[in-house]
Amino acid sequence: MLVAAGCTPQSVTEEGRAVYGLYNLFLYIAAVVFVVVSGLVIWSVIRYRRRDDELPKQTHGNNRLELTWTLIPTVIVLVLFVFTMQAQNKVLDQSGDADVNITATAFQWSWRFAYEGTGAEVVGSPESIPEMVVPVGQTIRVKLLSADVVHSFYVPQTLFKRQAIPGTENLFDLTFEKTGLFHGQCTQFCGLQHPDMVFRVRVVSQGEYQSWLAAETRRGAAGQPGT
Ligand SMILES: [Cu+2]
Repeated sequence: MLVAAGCTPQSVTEEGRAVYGLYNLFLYIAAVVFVVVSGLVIWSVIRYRRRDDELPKQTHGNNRLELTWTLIPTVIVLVLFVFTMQAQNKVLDQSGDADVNITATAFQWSWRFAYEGTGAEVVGSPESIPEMVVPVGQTIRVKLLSADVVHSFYVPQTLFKRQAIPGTENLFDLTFEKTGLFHGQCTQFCGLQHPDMVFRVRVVSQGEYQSWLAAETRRGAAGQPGT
């Protein structure tokens, strides 16, 4: 369990940190439950192993015991529920203004990233992987759409995934805390070329972002296709 949990990526966004904390809370509680339950099972196997033909003392109906094993899981689930709600509210909080607004459209079989208020847009294809370029430390508000069937926007290192549903707008914020290139993938089977629906998020400094945006906007104004 601990080795598998080691595969959880560290979050690269502010929002993802809340999810990361939640993952850890689930892991710690699950670890305690695992140790207690398997400890008791092993203890029973040894303590009540067959030594003669006599059965050990049999107990039928014990209200205190039944109440205990009903209450403990109920309390655990309630605690996890409250912490999950808190983390979810933090991840989905959109009270502040966004610095960059991007409309991400999923289609069979790639992605289109349009930068609101500018002419810049990035359109991918199965042969050319699109890159969503964003500035570090700024709030990126993504409006997620689908042009045809249900897709899913997933960047593992943000610990966040959202479906792109035809006729529905899904809004979410991503605030990247460090620069780098992060892999993204459609995670909803959407047709034969579903595995080609990869994309990348390139997080750059504010200055690099401004010059990239200016170049893309010029390209758009000149009627040339986006990169
Ligand atoms: Cu897809």
